[in-house]
Amino acid sequence: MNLEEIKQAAEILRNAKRIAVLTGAGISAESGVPTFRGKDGLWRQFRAEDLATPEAFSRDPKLVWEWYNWRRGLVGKVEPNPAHQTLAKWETVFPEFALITQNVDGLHARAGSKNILELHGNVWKLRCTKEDTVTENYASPLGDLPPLCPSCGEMLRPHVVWFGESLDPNILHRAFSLCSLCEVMLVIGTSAFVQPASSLPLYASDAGAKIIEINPDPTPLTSYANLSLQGKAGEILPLIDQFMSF
Ligand code: BV8
Repeated sequence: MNLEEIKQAAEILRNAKRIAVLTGAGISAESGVPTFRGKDGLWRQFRAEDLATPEAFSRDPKLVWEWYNWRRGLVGKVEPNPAHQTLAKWETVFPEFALITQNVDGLHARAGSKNILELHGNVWKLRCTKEDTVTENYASPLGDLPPLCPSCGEMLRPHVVWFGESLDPNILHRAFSLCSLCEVMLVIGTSAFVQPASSLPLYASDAGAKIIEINPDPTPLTSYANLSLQGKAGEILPLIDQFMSF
């Protein structure tokens, strides 16, 4: 990790009022949550892309629910890390601070962030496959799988966006407009493969924003970044915060 670049990032942020942040699974890695495409990204012999689809759910809803039950159990036992906590603090110090996350683990909210755009939903919310009603449910483990809607008896599904499903147009529109207005966009812990989330930083850059990427590895976004801080978010963000001397 390069302290000069950390200081540069702090300088860029200190001189900005409108910040947007896009986070991915990497920001939760130091909390102990496996990332999707990292070495620990598998569950049993499945990849996320195999299970996070409507086809997998209609083929074997119990298997998909076993995966989400396992993830809810895991996420329920971990804590937000200093990366989540720093972003929650910055939300209170920058005039405009937009936190956009691909994560469904709810750790940003548990760290204290208030205004969060969850592009891909949240594993603590269930949706009736018939009525489309959404309820929060923190039971872990869940009882019988798949859970059934208490009012109509139909199957409940996780309130998340699966591959091949469209994101909520209102959330997506808001995310793009926040990215078009920001002066600086932080891109933290994402492999920048999944669309349309990975287009947000390019959109911000085209609108004139400075892009700062935080990731131990290079990604397809790295070449577009004004600054690419190679390292762990839980170490880098608190360091930037120190140099910003809020
Ligand atoms: C859609 C919820 C319209 C479920 C998830 C172009 C345009 C539109 C669509 C597409 C397109 N091209 C392809 C598509 C289809 C598809 C897609 O993107 N496929 C990928 C595989 C190429 N997109 C969709 O289907 C989207 N729908 O666009 O609707 C449509 C409709 C029909 C047909 C076409 C289009 C919906 C995508 C949403 C999928 N749902 N999650 C669940 O989680 O259970 S996505 C899933 O991946 C998670 O949300 C996750 O966050 C996300 C992205 O992964 P990352 O967060 O980046 O995690 P990853 O493990 O990959 O990387 C972690 C990174 O962290 C690494 O870089 C690592 O180095 C770094 N890291 C590790 N440790 C640390 C760290 N960084 C910092 N600190 C550390 N300590």
